[in-house]
Amino acid sequence: MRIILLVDMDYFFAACEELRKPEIKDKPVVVGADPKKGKGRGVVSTCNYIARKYGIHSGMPISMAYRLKPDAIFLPLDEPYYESMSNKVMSILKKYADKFEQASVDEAFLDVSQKAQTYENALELAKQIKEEIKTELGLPCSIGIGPNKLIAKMACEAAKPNGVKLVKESEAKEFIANMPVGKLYGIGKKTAAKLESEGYKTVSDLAKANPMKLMDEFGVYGVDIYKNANGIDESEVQENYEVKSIGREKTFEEDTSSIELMDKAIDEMSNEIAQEVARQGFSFSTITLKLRFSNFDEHLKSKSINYSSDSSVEIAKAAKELLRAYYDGEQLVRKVGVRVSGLKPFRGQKRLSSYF
Ligand code: DCP
Ligand code: CA
Ligand code: CA
Repeated sequence: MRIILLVDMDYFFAACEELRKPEIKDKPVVVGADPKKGKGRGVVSTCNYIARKYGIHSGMPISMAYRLKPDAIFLPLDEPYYESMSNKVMSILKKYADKFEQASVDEAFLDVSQKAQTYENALELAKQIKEEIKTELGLPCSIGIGPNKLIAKMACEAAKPNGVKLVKESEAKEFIANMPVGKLYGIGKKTAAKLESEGYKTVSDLAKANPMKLMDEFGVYGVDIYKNANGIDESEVQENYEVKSIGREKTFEEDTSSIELMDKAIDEMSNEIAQEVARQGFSFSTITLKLRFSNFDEHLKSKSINYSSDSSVEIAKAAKELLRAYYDGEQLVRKVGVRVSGLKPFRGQKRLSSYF
């Protein structure tokens, strides 16, 4: 039996701001673009729960947030600071996991199957984690516990704010049954709209659907939808980057959905990585692509080749394949990363390129 935790920080950027400015703690706090007295452009990144009471939320135009609560505390983004707090959170979380996967700037999946063994122990572990993050860093978080990543994530949503929720395998299907399809983790707005137009309103409608029909509509992804609707998710907690790896990341000036721009970034990074790999005298056998979306969620996808390579073309080819296979073209991308691992010293080994 697997036991998975999803730990997600509460109102993360705003909580970080409250931490260093305790005087704003009991006020509505909005982090994002400059409101310029209601004339500002750009959006709300996040806000604390007091501000949420006025209807303000992530992604909303900052001008609208200003209209809703002109005397809220509006603060600009300080990404390096949030990133440093994020690193502190992640190093605490890692200690508790058999396997660890950072899924966003403020959340991570922990496979605790071995460490916990039972749901009861996992619940205790979750409370310990919450306690350590609170006492060490002064930040609140919520934790979902489930038999897989999907249920852990959705349990965490239900636990928010500042809570822990356990959904056992036997309860998983019922837990999600009455939710609208758009609430099923991983289903984007477009897919949700399409499903709804075909008469699938709730998750249980999808759970009862004919999987073949979903496959006709959505390809292999249709099978995942069907399984997920039944509370099933076989995907593993994927350890982030291997310790020994070489990579590069690029943050776009503006969030983008342009494959062309992403390809260009991939080409540049692949060249730099290949040079670094050669400089250190290595070859690699795994290529990983990382996408960070405008909402700071992150996705990692890897591809292994069954030989060792040191070629920039190989890196770029694999990264572009992964991009095409996993990027839906819907979400805006903030940052692209490419990384190679499975590093081996090249000494004594014939370079692949010397065969040609
Ligand atoms: N973020 C952003 N723009 C978005 C969504 C998120 O800039 N549209 C940033 C700010 C958030 C952080 O990412 O603090 C984490 O996002 P979450 O979706 O986890 O939201 P919060 O942590 O802010 O709130 P919650 O308590 O609902 O998790
Ligand atoms: Ca969060
Ligand atoms: Ca999050």
